[in-house]
Amino acid sequence: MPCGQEITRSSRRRSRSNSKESFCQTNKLMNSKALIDTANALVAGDKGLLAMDESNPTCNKRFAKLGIPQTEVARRAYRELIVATPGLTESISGAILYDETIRQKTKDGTPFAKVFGEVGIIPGIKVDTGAKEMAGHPGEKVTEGLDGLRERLAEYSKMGARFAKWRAVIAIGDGLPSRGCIESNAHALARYAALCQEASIVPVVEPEVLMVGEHTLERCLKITQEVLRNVFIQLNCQRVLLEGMILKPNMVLPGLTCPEQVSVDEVADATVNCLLRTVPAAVPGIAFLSGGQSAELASARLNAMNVRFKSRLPWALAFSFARAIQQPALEIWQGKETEVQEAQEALYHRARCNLAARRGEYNATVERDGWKRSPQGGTSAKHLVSAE
Ligand code: 5MM
Repeated sequence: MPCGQEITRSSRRRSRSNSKESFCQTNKLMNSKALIDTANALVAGDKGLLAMDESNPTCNKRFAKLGIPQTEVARRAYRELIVATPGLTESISGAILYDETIRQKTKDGTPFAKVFGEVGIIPGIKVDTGAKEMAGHPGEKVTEGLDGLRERLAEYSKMGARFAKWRAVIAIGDGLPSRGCIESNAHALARYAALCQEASIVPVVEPEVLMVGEHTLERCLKITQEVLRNVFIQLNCQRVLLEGMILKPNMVLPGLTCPEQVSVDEVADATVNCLLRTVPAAVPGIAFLSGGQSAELASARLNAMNVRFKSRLPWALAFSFARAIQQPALEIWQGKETEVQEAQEALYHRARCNLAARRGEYNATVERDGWKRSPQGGTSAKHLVSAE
């Protein structure tokens, strides 16, 4: 073969592979930009996330306690109550749905994800399939759901989901957590996060150190630090774009049955110190889970963190509560159509309290009377006080 022909062929091959490379790079840049924009939007405007992604067993358990029927019909009605709450968008940037919920519709046939999207609340989806007993590790769990995740993410994306959530649970106890449990959960969280980003979906990474137990604040601090360090090592190994994710950790707290309970400020200090030591500044936001704290305490502790530290933190400190936003509304509703409006007002109120907490403006008066209405606020909730 003449030499010139070979050169022409190889330069054509080179130019084809160069343009493929630049196509991939452009795609990667667009994907990164979309991830960063969504992650920033989730913590913008001092808003936070509403976690309404309880699996059916968890939702049924909460319904059972209040005598609400544990049926698909009741779960749909409850989720519609949430989706249709007037003014929620003032304080909520995104809502995490569950597989059943993202497929459900309002009475007039509009998918819940679409209703949220139309009012400016970004729809998200829980994609783990639950924390399961971990082999060889009595008392510990590892979260599953990686099999088929790429395909599920593609389906959820078509349904409108722009972010996702995966929760790992770490128990503190005698000799717990084990290294095996921390590393397996951190690894799974990172592989989930990488798959999400490939699909242009922002991963909410939720390693939860549980409150159950007698452990002290100091022990929770030590374990939470160890867990978060491992999580970020794994996220880096899996090439997760830190600017395009949200961290959803526990607050640093003494165990529920620890005899030494501590003040709101002590929780704020321990939590922020823990995060400063472990979470890279590239992460745009940290949205706490409530983990079984009362609604008021969760707001007060988030408020204290923002009062004491907000001006010198690299990331936003926000909320991604389930029980601490929903529980009062659920207790009012109790499955009764007549209570829907009052339950919605309670939900709206909790969301507003947490918006105030992000601004360091939450206090007993806000808790009692409600928080000033934003100038554009479009709600008719009766408990609001005027801006003056
Ligand atoms: C820790 O749970 C998450 C935050 O909720 P809280 O603020 O109530 O602690 C929550 O998003 C949780 O992951 C979902 O409700 C799903 O839980 P299940 O147990 O149903 O998988």
